[in-house]
Amino acid sequence: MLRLPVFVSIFALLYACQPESTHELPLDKRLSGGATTVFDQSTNAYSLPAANTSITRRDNFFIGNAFFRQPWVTAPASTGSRDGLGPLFNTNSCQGCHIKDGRGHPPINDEENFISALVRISIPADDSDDHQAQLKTSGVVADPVYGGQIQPRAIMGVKAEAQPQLSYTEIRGAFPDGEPYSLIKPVLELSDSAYGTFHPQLQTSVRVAQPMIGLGLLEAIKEQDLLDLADPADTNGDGISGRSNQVWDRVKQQTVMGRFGWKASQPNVAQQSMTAFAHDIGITSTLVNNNDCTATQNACLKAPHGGEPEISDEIAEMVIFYAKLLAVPARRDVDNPEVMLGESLFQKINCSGCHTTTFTTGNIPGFPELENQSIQPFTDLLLHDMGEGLADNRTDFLANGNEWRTPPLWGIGLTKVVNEHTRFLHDGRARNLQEAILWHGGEAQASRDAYMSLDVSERQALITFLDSL
Ligand code: HEC
Ligand code: HEC
Ligand SMILES: [Ca+2]
Ligand SMILES: [Ca+2]
Ligand SMILES: [Ca+2]
Repeated sequence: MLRLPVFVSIFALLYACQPESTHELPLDKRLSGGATTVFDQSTNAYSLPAANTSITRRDNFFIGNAFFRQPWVTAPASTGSRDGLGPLFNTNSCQGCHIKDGRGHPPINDEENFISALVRISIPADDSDDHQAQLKTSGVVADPVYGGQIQPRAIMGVKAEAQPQLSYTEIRGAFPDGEPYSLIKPVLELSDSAYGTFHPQLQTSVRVAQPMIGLGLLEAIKEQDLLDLADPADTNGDGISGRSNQVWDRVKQQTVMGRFGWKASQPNVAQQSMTAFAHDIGITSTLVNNNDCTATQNACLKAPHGGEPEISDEIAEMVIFYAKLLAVPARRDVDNPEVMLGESLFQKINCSGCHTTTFTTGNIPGFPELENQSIQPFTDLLLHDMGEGLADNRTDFLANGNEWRTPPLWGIGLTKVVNEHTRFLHDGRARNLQEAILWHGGEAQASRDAYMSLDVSERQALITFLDSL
């Protein structure tokens, strides 16, 4: 008889204490990735395993790392475990685009090739069964000749599809205080098309490779926490709606929330990674067993392949393991007064309305490192209308031509150190962080205008804050 009340009161005590004690714990602002955070500010800052990964699991991480870096070769080859490149491909390794596990960039001068970025293509959908089926499982209708993306390279005996080139138009403006600014807007041209003229209504979207850090943590955020942030009808009237993309999950064979890619068109790291193998490098896997050869690309269809599938399940698992466990580097200078001013402005002008500061991760089977971590990714993983200026006018599952997924901002201040450039946004058009902000429109117009109206020292403080991430 005594037992029950004691039990109940202990339970009540635990229940009463828990929310309080978690709130009272001062959040260490340096720990962007919770206990996974690594303290490295060098050119290697994006390439380390989560800090709490056990020694034995690090072995798998380093095997995955090797296959992320190693170039794949044309089949058949003596190195059977990594042959099967192409026939059509963008580049021959993951690392070729995710340079030092960081972000890619558009060609920065005339000598540079179009490598660490790619061009997605599609055509408008009609009501046919074929088109509707494609929309359901790939979110777009592929070009019947050129497929879902342009591969500017190919193995011997197969013609590369076309060469993307960017030119820029300049847009000049001034802040209310008179300081001038300039932005550059890319214009894409596809030359040397080898398989005939393009569809007259071809839709294109230029995308740079995204940073690889903290992806497992993003996958571990509870879906409900993200859906709670969505406000599709903007009921709170702050001008920000935000909605989740709904995309095809190849394993579950059903539509689920999208999280990865610039338009959140992939449900998880595994599917995004295997799709990259198939379409960017030409390596088939059990999950994505077709590359981007279309029915009219005969040489592509007939070329030798490197096995069925070309990447074994074991190696695929290691690469996915690696991609999920790449750590987020710790913040720097969190106590610097200018950084703290910038942080408060980030909240005040509602950058945090989309770049959500904190989450606590949930369960993610097989990854104890990533569970129940208090993280600061600065994203809601939702789609937002960013206005005409950034639009690619190409739908991707539910994402319309104006919508983009809020990118995480953790680690962004180390871009220059790791990648030796400061090109931001989906196509790398912004030449620095301020330009990235000035491109914000649509739902982010109010935040952008508020940034414009800050005085010059406050603008600098906000940028200094971003540089501390
Ligand atoms: C040709 C360049 C290129 C290559 C090669 C490439 N990627 Fe990517 N990667 C991209 C681009 C571009 C995106 C954004 C995709 C989008 O928006 O549709 C991306 C996105 C990703 C993401 C999602 C990141 C996020 O924040 O949502 C993952 C994971 C990823 N790539 C893994 C890989 C793996 C694994 C490989 C090797 C098999 C690889 N990538 C090879 C260009 C590349
Ligand atoms: C309505 C939602 C929203 C608001 C508000 C918002 N952003 Fe963004 N932000 C986005 C989206 C979506 C993108 C990606 C756009 C693209 O790539 O075309 C982005 C991109 C960025 C980038 C570039 C990230 C990268 O990886 O290239 C930075 C930096 C950034 N935002 C900072 C800010 C700051 C600072 C503010 C406040 C002045 C702000 N954002 C307000 C949604 C928002
Ligand atoms: Ca192949
Ligand atoms: Ca293609
Ligand atoms: Ca709202």
